[in-house]
Amino acid sequence: MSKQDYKRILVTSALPYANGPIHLGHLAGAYLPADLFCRYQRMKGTDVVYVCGSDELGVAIMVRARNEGIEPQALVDRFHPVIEAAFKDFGMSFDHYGRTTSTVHAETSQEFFRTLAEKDVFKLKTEKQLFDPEAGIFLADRFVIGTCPTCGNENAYGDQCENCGSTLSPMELLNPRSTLTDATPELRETTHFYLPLGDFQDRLEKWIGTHPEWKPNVLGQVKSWLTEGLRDRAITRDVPWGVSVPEDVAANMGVDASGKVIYVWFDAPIGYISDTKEWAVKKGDPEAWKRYWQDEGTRLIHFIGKDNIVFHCLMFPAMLMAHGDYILPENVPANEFLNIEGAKLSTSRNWAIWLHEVLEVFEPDLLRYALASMLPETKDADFNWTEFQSRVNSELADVLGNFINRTMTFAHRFANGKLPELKNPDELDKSVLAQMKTFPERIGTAYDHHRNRDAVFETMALARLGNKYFNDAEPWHTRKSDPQACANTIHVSLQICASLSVLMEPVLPFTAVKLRNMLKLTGVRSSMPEGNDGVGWDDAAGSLLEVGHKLGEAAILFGKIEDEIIEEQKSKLGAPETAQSEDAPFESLKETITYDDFSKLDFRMGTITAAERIPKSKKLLRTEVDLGFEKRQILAGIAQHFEPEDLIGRRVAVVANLAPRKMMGLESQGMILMAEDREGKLFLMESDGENGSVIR
Ligand code: B3M
Ligand code: ZN
Repeated sequence: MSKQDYKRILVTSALPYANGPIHLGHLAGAYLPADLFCRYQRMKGTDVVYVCGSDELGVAIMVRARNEGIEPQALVDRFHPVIEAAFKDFGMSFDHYGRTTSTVHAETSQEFFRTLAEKDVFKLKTEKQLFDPEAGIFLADRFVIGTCPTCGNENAYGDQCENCGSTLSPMELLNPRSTLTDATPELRETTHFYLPLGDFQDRLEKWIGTHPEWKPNVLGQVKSWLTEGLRDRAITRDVPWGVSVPEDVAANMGVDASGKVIYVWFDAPIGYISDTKEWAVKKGDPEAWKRYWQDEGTRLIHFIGKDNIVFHCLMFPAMLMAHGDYILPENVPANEFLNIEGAKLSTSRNWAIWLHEVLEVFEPDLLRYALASMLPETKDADFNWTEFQSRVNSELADVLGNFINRTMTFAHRFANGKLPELKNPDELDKSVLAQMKTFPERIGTAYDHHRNRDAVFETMALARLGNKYFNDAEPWHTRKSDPQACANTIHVSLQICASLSVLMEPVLPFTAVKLRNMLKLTGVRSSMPEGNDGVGWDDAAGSLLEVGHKLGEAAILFGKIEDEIIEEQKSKLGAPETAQSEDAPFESLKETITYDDFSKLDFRMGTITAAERIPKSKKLLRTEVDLGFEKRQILAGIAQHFEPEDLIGRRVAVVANLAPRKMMGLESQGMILMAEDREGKLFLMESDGENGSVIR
């Protein structure tokens, strides 16, 4: 079915575990992309419902509760409201945000389980499993750690090794230990329900084959799972926290259900259905959820991070196929991971940026804009505070804010605060209005195809167009020499501002409202739920303001962020995870060379006398090195390791007879030697001895 043929869209974002607050890594994976998409679709007039909720069951919740010495329920009661509030402040536009401890969810999950059992989908397996004799419970998933059979990581979890990414079962761990008591587990017999994923392999392959348009990172992972061959997955656990396995269903299959719950990755995706049911009830149309889940006219889209791909692209679809009453996702646009300041995000080391904390300092729109510009859409991406600052200062403030401000100022000073008439427009006016027409389509297509970085870039391109037009038209000259030309410039610029106030809505929803208040532009539909009437996305192609329209007061939309504020944010970060140096391999030795080969090299000692960054180069520094007998300009790829000012006066070893070569338009006359350790850290090779000393 082509996209235009769908009647409605159902969007879900991965349900965050309610065992901690939300950080930027979460937002970049499953939340901001979905919100951009939904807000765009609502502005476009599409029937879209967006659901999410807290994932409150499962072993991850139990582990944290146990560490804090409280009940799981108390833990999720604490974090659910924290998460919900942070999302709201960030501008997440959910139609409904639920929680998996709700009654509706327990019933929905059990009904689903029952249907699959009745259709004879499950297999039963009785096996010996790890049992903690001190805690008296079976050790599922994260209750057990041990050595990964694939990579040797000694702290792999029972369900997954976070070092090499392989999925594991507790029995596969070497030297398992209980995370609860540190006891060595015993083997005890227990019976579990399995979803035989292998039985669905053909159907899943066929279905995935109909979606060549999915993101390559998603298809890549899915195909490697399929090539490996899908295995049975246990979907029940012997733990005291979760949706209970329905007793009668189990009894029919000869199993005692007491103490057994449904595995969290079985119930959590069903949470999307429960959330839609709760939304429908809230809306006063309890049956409405069915249209969104059971009618082929629905385009179902799951937004997730890359660690959830297998569950959303294979396991949940298999469950939906097995049930039979449900549609399958049209797309699962998973994002890659977001690094922070160049290092892997780690919550345990506080190498993370916490949403509720950032929102105490910055307006949500600043964060939305910067993050949307840096999303890890095709590969892992980096969020760093310096880039955040420059996105805000040199894009939001200098381009968008500046354009709006100068337009408003001119309109108030030279057009009585009203939209002047456009009369005899010149070529420039006409060409800019013609270009403006293309933006709703350009930005919209990018959002619709989950190319959010492009969409945001195109949004800013409209502001750039406005700014350039304003410069080229020079209204500060024409206001004396040709007042009508000046009026035309103000007219066209104001129409661009009005279009921007609609087209920036997905990424800058709070500022869009402020801008419309400034313009006194009313009747624009909201991108929040239930706001589908009025001027919408496509209308932004044309002129939204009428001649004579009275404008409101001008106000500055974006202030600049000072360096100190950025430094303060950086200092809040904990310690980055560094590669475990003892485990990392040493670089292997190069081929043997002869003494003659070696004697060709001329190494000398020198002193760095100048060092500076090279504009537009992330890696290179330009240095000057005093070799005693002469000075050299040497370019070194060390800008990410050293501050230029820290290098001045340092002694260095130099390859002095290397043929000169040009980089970034500058000649490099030699090479500075460095020691690189196994973590990739660089060290200068310093020594006493005058400049020009020969190293041999
Ligand atoms: N709570 C895992 C996660 O946060 C899980 C997602 C459930 S989506 C149905 O990565
Ligand atoms: Zn591993």
